[in-house]
Amino acid sequence: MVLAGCGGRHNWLAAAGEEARAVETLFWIVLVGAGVIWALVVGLAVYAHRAEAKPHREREARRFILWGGVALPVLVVGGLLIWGLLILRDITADDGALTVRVDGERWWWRVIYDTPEGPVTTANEIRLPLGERALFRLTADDVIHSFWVPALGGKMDMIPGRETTLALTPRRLGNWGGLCAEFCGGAHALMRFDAIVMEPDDFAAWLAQEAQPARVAMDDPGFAIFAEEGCGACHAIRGTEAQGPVGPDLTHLASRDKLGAGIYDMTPENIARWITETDAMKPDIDMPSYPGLRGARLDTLVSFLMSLE
Ligand code: HEC
Ligand SMILES: [Cu+2]
Repeated sequence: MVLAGCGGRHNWLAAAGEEARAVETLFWIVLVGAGVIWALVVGLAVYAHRAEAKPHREREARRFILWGGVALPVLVVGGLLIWGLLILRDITADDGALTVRVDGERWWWRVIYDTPEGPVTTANEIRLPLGERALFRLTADDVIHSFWVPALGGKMDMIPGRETTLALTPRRLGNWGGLCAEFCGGAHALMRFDAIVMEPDDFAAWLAQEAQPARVAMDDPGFAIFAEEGCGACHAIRGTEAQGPVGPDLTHLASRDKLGAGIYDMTPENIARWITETDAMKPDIDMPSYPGLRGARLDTLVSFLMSLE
């Protein structure tokens, strides 16, 4: 079971980011160092057991206890503490080429990129440019969550009423998994996201696209259903009158790989089930189920949502 954690995209032992690498290095040093000290202590115990019993001089014995039992542990533990604090200072330092605000909600992630042209809101997916340090400003809406992309670095608590910071500098392209690492209630285990590392040019193009309002025709029959069912009370689609702040921003829903905070593929079938059997798809969430939506009406709504790219 332990070895099962060693593969895949949540693996912090195959660090894909600078901050994860710093933690990984410290881990190996602690592991090997602890092994050496353990072997020494066991070796001494075996020696003491086997050696011929004879009286020791008190001064020598006391010196041994002082160096081995007091000075060595203080040096080792103190050194590791200072090293750990230096890493912590670096990964929380308030600088970065890119600032991303992430708000932990039950049970999804509100994501806001701060750009020179203004904030760009999205949800449940974080894209990052390769090799650039991104600073995350983390908050929580309701309870304590924890923001963690194991392969890139972290983790950091998200605390209501307070802002914490965490930097990530990706060093490898890929789709790395992120998750909430602090138990926060019913759907905690279903509170995930994708952290996608892209070439800087592709990232810039993606961000420019996310900044656009949705291309929705005012007489789109799918949008009419969206409005009639009251979805806009909770969800925003920028460029329309739907401005609800309760749930994830849907302006570019279909540009995301995953549905429901990293748990389902973004397919028409899954969106249809998400709307009609919400509770079966993700229990406890703040979105009501719409079992009455069926047939052509449901299809029209789903194709409208899939057109939000
Ligand atoms: C009372 C508020 C509320 C209403 C009304 C509501 N939703 Fe939601 N919706 C939410 C919340 C909260 C979530 C996030 C749940 C989660 O993932 O934990 C969500 C998630 C979603 C998602 C997934 C978003 C993503 O990023 O994966 C879709 C799609 C969606 N809603 C569509 C709809 C549609 C269509 C309607 C109307 C038929 C609707 N919602 C009505 C609150 C609401
Ligand atoms: Cu959480």
